Amino acid sequence: MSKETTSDKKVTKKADEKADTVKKASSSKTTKKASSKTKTKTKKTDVVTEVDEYSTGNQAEVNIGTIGHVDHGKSTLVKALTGTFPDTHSEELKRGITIRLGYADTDTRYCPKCTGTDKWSTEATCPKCKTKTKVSRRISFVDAPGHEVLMATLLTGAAIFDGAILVIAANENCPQAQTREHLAAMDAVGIQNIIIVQNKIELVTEAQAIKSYNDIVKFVKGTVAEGAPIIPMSAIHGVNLDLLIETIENVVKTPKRNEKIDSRMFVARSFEVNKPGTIPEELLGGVLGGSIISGILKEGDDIEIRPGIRTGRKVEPIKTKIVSIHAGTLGKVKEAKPGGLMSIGTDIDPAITKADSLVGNIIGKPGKLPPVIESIELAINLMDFVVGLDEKTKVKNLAVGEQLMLNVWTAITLGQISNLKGKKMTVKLDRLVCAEKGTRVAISRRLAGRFRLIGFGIVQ
Ligand SMILES: Nc1nc2c(ncn2[C@@H]2O[C@H](COP(=O)(O)OP(=O)(O)O)[C@@H](O)[C@H]2O)c(=O)[nH]1
Ligand SMILES: [Mg+2]
Ligand SMILES: [Zn+2]
Repeated sequence: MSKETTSDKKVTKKADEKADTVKKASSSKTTKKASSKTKTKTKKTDVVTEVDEYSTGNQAEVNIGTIGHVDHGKSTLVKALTGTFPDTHSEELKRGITIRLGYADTDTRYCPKCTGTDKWSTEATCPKCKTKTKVSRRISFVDAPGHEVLMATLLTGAAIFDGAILVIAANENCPQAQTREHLAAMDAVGIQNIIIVQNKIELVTEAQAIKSYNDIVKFVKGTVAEGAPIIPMSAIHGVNLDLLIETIENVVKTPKRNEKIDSRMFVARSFEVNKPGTIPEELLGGVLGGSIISGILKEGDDIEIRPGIRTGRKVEPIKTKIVSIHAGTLGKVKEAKPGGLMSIGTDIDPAITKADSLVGNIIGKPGKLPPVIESIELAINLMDFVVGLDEKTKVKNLAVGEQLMLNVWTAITLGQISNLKGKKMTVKLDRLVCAEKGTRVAISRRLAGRFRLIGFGIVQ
């Protein structure tokens, strides 16, 4: 089974295309240097245009996750917003679910002539009056997996969310198992900005729509989504898309970024982009995908990756250089700032990065990363009920020696409780992680055959 996903493919394809164009350029010239202007085929219009090798487009400013029960319309909503259906990988299509995180970017745009909700769209010309629209900002949508075994993937992705859209189908009872589970994950990771989309509205009667609405209001009461806007939509027909975009603009504001503070990128994917049989001189170094959380990263920067390479319980930080940066669906950029997903080409051995082996690492400037720790002290906040089990199962007290699964930013590790006192515990970790005081950690416990989210902790 291939582990490659939509976003891998995109990056891989881009890297290949770039490598191709660079190769062509260098062979057609006497100098070895690639021309800074290369012919690039733009996908959307299918015309060949002269473009700069580096993209001059706007980088995405925020990441918004889609969450909710399988089949409620998350991927269809991302398609309506961005024009790209994020489940294009054949394995995913076969299984009908998003196995790993996929993403797609879009510009939110407004019409200078229309007013109120009417002015919002993602189109270059206003769908209502055909006036040329203006770009508000670029947003990256991260599409969550819909299947219950993939909770750990969702928690990993949530580490890079600035906000989330909870998709709930109006033609089913609320809450469904993953509706509850995914919302609890937002609670555990601390995602505050939530928008609820009541989807498939065209399939129900008005009375059913009102009942579904009331069920949603009741369900989110007391959760992080209490009071969140609820937008009735038909994602498949793009109904109320303008209202959703307006709501996104109001609810998920671009966080204030400080480019002077230490640069940090969370690694959510890692891969090798070389085709089998590539000759050693043409091998590209390992690629890391994820999101910058603070500061900026530039091509040519010296970086450190922590915890780094693991051998048993030992880890060794990796020191390398940024060879290239691809920002989201924009393409190659010279520097990247927080927001959106990006991949970073390095000069490390691609064998080290292949098959997501560096997921959970943090990238930053040498010597500036949070410490690598073997045991973690947490202030505990347990939920009342276990998430993901259909019956209302109470969360029992923790016990010394118990095994837990912890999500620390994008890192996942098992660990044993070595000390427990009141609302504080120490967990001895199986895998070393980077963390610092105040980091929010999701806590899961094995119940009924798999790990279930039971609460969160704050690093002391
Ligand atoms: N009737 C109707 N079907 C929808 C709507 N949105 C999505 N669907 C369908 O619901 C199914 C699941 O959608 P998908 O986006 O894959 O759901 P996901 O599992 O949450 O990502 C697909 O067959 C979609 O075509 C909608 O607004 N109305
Ligand atoms: Mg999907
Ligand atoms: Zn208009």
